[in-house]
Amino acid sequence: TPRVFSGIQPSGGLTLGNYLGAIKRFVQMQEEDFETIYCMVDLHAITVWQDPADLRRNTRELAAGFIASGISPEKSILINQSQVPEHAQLGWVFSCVARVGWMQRMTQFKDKAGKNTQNVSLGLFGYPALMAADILVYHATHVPVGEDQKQHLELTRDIALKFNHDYGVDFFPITEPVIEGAATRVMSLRDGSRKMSKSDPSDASRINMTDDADAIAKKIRKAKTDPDALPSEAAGLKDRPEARNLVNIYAALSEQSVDQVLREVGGQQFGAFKPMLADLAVSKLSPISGEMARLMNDPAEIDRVLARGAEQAREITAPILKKTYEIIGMVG
Ligand code: AQP
Repeated sequence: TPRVFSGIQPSGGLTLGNYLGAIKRFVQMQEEDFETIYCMVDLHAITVWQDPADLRRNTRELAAGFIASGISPEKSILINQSQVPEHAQLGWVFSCVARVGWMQRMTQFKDKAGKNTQNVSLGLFGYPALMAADILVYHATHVPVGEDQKQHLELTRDIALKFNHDYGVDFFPITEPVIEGAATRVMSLRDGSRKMSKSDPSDASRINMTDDADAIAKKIRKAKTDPDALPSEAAGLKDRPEARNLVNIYAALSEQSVDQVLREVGGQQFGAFKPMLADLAVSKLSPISGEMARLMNDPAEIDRVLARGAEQAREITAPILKKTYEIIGMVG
């Protein structure tokens, strides 16, 4: 069976962007004909400073978010990255395969480092090499992600190809990104040109999975829009990034295409559409946040799930790392 791997950073609380761009697809793939492995990537999170107490809490809360969204530890392997040491070990090998020039082209690095490229962590720069290891240490073939991860997945393919070429083997598979759905790139509610992000300083820019009904309704009511009515087909959303974002969110939450949504709401003003969107978001998200809160009452149970996941994962990763070391010529 083809194998799926994907991860999310415990660098803050889950957002609607993570849910629609990633987790919703994770759940679908779990129900399809795939072996699925989902990961809290805590080693990635520390590429920027994380307060230790926050990191611990965010990791458990992320695990609760996965489970509450429908990822079953019986059907998927659910892990925390640092508990499966082969990720970091293969990450080092890939740091020696990848080239500095490849990393310098990564737009996420440029966005996160800004003008401050000399004073960010070395880990932030090398992030995509560890990400390639996360995937390839399972020989995963399919990686469901949001649009923003496309470039990193191309780099994962480049690393696999270069390793295979340099050592004259056909060992690491070429992975396929799975970027599908109406909301592969959810934008900030305050600025239609920026992606919705856990680390945006403005809480009003995002819907958190733990927001209550009032907070969700208020953020949607205040979301930036333009003064025009909604168009009756998708082409009419061109050059209207904020309008397009809200319609995309509606489409993804209601599992319709954008055109189907616009057939229903075309011609309406935002004053009418926003309350519909808020009701829909609350009806989809509040069962998840309720379940997350319940799971967070028993952190020891979450830790047990992650410990079991790590054991299952290592049955896959240990032999792949061992074989990698043999190919490279390491004695042991
Ligand atoms: N706005 C988004 N729309 C669609 N998909 C998104 N993803 C993130 N934001 C959006 C997808 O969620 C998965 C996990 O992302 P991540 O936590 O590893 O890192 P990120 O992409 O950097 O997410 P954030 O929320 O923006 O975190 P910070 O602020 O810490 O950088 C990925 O599949 C991603 O595509």
